[in-house]
Amino acid sequence: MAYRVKAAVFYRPHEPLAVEELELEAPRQGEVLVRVAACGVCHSDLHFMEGLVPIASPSVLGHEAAGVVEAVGHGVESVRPGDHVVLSFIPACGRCPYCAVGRPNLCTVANRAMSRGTMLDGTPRFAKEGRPVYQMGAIGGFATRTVVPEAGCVKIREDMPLDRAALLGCGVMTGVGAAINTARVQAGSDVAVVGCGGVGLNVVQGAALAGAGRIIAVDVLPHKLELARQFGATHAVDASREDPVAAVRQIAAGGVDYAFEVIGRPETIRQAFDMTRRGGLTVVVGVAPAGAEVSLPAGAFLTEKTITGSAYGGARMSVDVPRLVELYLAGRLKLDQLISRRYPLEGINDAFDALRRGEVARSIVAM
Ligand code: CND
Ligand code: ZN
Repeated sequence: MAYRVKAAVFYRPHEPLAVEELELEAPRQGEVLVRVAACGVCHSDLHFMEGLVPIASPSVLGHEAAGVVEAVGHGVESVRPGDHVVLSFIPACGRCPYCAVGRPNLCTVANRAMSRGTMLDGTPRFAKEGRPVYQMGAIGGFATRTVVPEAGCVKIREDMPLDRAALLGCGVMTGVGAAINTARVQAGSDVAVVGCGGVGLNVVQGAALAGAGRIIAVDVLPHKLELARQFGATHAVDASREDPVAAVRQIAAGGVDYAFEVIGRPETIRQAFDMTRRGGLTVVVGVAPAGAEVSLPAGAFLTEKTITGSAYGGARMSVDVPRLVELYLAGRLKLDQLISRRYPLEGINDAFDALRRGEVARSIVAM
């Protein structure tokens, strides 16, 4: 059986997404049909639309979603119709070498599906007049319904509001996870976060949850710095008015223990490295344009600094998502304040324009 769905389809860079009807195939073995409740608007999707990062086309974008299970394919055991789920854009296989050593965010099978824009078997479930339409992160969340791998479904409590749960699917997991899972920020340590958008604000709140001492927010927009203070930043640096490296080094004598880059540009990655103190850790969260390179001062290696990336906040979704839900319901994780605007699916291009102009912390498309 096939379903008719409404979805936002990416055809080529520098063009608006087309909101149109697609066919959606029923879930195959090990797959789940989900009615999407909400999907967040992340800068990674904008990178595809701006042609900075390649993606299969046509494809349904959207990788920060939550919804309700409507049907399951053969062999699905962990969820059933009616369950509320957060979707994971890295549906880890559980068996590859990365999964086996406890690094499911690096799963070989899921990352291959991600680069192809398909389900785990190499085919997508959306189609337009019989021709395949790919799905970002084995999700394709800008659609009224989608089919995802069972491993991409994380069951959550039904008293968790689904629109806020959607944010856990990328921005919150990526940001909080970068601080807690990747960097393992120590209580009392000094942190700088370069870029305080939807993901960076969550690095700020992840550092606050970990008990960091100074949390220095760096952005070029004053209202982002104001938001960062609400999320736990103790200091703010406006990089459009002063040299952010000098400013951070002055606030945290000699630099910070952990610096996070959450934009995706070689210049700001270099800034984050330069504001990291001797022996400290630089974490690159931002996704840089395809082919971009970063240069680092070779002499700095003598200072035993470490630089690493963070993919999906080092997520172990089945563990981390329920924890984040509990923190939210206990009033310790800010999600309401992240949602600056809500758009209908028809307004999705306005949502991306607002993101491009830096107007929002996060927008969600509510189906
Ligand atoms: P968003 O656009 O919301 O935030 C970017 C922020 O950076 C904005 O507040 C800007 O004002 C700010 N900014 C821009 N230029 C500068 C500058 N020169 N100095 C200081 N601040 C600046 O984007 P987002 O938060 O949705 O995403 C941020 C990055 O994270 C982006 O590259 C996205 O693709 C990436 C990401 C990575 C991962 C992962 O798994 N590593 C997952 N999702 C998104
Ligand atoms: Zn994202």
